[in-house]
Amino acid sequence: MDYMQPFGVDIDLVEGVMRDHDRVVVRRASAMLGHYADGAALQALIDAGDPVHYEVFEKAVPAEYGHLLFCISKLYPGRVGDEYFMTKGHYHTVAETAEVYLCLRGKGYMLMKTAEGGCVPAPMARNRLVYVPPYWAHRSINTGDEPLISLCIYPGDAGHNYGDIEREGFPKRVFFRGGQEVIA
Ligand code: S6P
Ligand code: ZN
Repeated sequence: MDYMQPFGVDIDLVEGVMRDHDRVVVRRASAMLGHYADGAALQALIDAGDPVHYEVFEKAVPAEYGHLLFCISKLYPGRVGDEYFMTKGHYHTVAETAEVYLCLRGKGYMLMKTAEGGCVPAPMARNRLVYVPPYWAHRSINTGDEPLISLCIYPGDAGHNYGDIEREGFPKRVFFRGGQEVIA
């Protein structure tokens, strides 16, 4: 048997980074076209320097059945118009695969939806774990003033299906209105 060697990684909980990562996915405001309610506010943000929205630190684990992929997701604080910064969101390509998100720092929501219209905003806060069951699309939303940092773990063969959620959109959004968080 050609065994894969076990390994460990160092995670900086304050900075929200995986120190010895193999890959970083960086999504700037320009990667978020079509996702926010206020497209003009997003364009203004892109024109003003296209800031980083979020970073995902990963190890090069084989994306295959039997393995567990894991990452540190670091979603910066901010708003597009009055809507809080969020990730694109996706279903898994293998739709019957679940995921866990352990929040390490910050606050916000894991917004989840099904193809039939179910929608659940699960609060995220330090030390809280959210279980994303099979078939639920999921997106993180940062409602705090520091990065929302989570450890994500999901099956190796799960994959990302962005197309369906881009067509459907999420039925709820999270805004800062009248001095408070509003889910509408
Ligand atoms: C993968 C897992 C996370 C997200 C990451 C970025 O299944 O849910 O690693 O990929 O939080 O979000 P997105 O929607 O841009 O892939
Ligand atoms: Zn996922």
